[in-house]
Amino acid sequence: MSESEPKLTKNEIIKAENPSLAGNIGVTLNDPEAEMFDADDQQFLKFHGIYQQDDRDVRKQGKKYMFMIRGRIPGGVVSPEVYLTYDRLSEEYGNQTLRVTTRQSFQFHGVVKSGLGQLMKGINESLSDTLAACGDVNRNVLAPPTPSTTRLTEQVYEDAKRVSDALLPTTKAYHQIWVEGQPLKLEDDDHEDPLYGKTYLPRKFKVAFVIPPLNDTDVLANCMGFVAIEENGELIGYNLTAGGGMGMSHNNEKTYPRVADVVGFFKPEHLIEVSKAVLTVHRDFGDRTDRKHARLKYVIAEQGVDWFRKEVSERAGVALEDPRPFEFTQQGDVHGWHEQYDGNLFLGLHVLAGRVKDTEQVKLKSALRQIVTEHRTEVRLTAAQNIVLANVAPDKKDAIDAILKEHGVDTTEKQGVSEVQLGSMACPALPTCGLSLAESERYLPDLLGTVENLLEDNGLGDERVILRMTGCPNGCARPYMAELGFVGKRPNVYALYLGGNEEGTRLSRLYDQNVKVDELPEKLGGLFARFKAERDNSERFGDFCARVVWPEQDAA
Ligand code: SRM
Repeated sequence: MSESEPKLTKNEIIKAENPSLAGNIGVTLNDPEAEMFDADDQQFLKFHGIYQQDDRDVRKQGKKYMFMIRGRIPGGVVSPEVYLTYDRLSEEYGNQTLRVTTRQSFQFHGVVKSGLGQLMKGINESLSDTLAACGDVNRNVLAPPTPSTTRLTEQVYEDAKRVSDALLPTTKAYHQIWVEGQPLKLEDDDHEDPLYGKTYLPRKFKVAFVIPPLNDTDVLANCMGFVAIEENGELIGYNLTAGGGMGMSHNNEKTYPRVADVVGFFKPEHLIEVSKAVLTVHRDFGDRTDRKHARLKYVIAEQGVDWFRKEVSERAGVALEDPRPFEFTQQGDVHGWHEQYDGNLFLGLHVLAGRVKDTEQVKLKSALRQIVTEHRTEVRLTAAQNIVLANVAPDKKDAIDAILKEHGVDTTEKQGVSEVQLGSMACPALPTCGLSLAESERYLPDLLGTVENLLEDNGLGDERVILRMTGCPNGCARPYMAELGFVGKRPNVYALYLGGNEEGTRLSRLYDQNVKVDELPEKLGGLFARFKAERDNSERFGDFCARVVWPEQDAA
């Protein structure tokens, strides 16, 4: 490399030196004196689904290390056995909560190093795993969690699993460390993954499937998406979407959220070739000199969608046809009891910020444990941080309802909460996330209270507004697809984004760079008052902002 060429990032160098991804993890894991892993191993651990964190609430007294572990759960489908294992492990080794993520997975928080090996062993023994839940590889593949009125959901789920398997890295280090418990440094420096090569991807890669008209996986926020195209109840193929992503940094124009392009249509039999072709375009063209500019979305934004289509078609050996028409009408989840295509029932349960736990009033975690133990119910995790109990035989409904009621869980369609709460999401932020600049999950209940009161004050009653909050600009709760998005800047200060839509097809826009928490009632109250006075018929808040507030901003 000449001196003028940009330098590869540190991550690229360590991946090339240790393509097995084993690092020194096995040695440190088995050293009882070590309470943390070194900097390189922290990067390798991510590929194993593990983040080293510290409790930010007590940082002033010194770092208290702990780990976040994320499952790989394609399509968010959790068998009863796996559910009960995760539940038990969270009680024994975690902070007694399970966190449903915005990518249909579960996270454990607050695991200390002495429990890490046991927790990982337990997950793997239950035939679940955490491989590639994080790192520069394909992440958890999303699939529609809502059982539908046709068989399509199951078929699309099977396709999502096939893609998840096809894009899984082949390193043996994961198994050797976490299942066999090998304490030694693994020397497999020649490992070359058939798909990823020695240096994997320049950055993370995300995939989602969706069945229109419900956009319940926020498909356009993903690097690669598959929109199921149906004819007479049969799956005839997929529209490929590509180049979506949320991550950005405050005040860095080189970084931005982006909605995916619709690239072209192909038949289901080409799914794996197309998936691998898209992934290898990222592998070969992604920027390995700047991790902030390394996602596939930047390749497509800079090279153009025509170039990308040609590249994918050539690599896959499949001529992508013109995209087939489709329409989204709604994002988010369906709550309450509903009938499935096969006569069974499903129950959509709202989980505030995805945190499955017991509180004084609502003992959701205990209720789910009892339901799954007694009725062997399948649990599905949604991309809006909620839970679906699926494939419930109709004669079990009353018993399940009774357990939930006993534990203080409302099973009506509105779940006893406001529409704003039903459509809300927040990332974990403090005290676990090392990147967080402000509170998110812990502040969400207060924020919802404020917004609900302001809507009420402005005669907007139980208006539906999609509200999402994150503690930093990385976009983990996809705030840039929300009608009302709050993005942490520093403690008690948020950037306010407005104008995403119900269909999940439009990015919001920055409205105010710095809103202090105590200024929120005034700022939001003003917006809601205008919305009430100037909205068109039943226009939604996001559409109103795009129609009225954005042009005003442009004119200013
Ligand atoms: Fe995320 C990093 C949590 C979905 C964009 N994300 C992180 C880390 C691991 C912080 C870190 O790197 O140290 C957070 C751990 C917090 C904690 O304590 O648990 C974290 N992200 C989450 C979760 C748990 C948020 C949630 O509320 O559920 C989600 C886990 C999903 C999963 O199961 O795999 C989660 N993250 C997302 C999404 C949404 C999505 O994928 O649909 C995004 C935006 C989409 C995208 O990728 O563009 C997202 N997370 C990021 C980024 C920005 C990446 C970028 O392009 O710049 C980071 C920072 C990074 O990677 O360096 C990040």
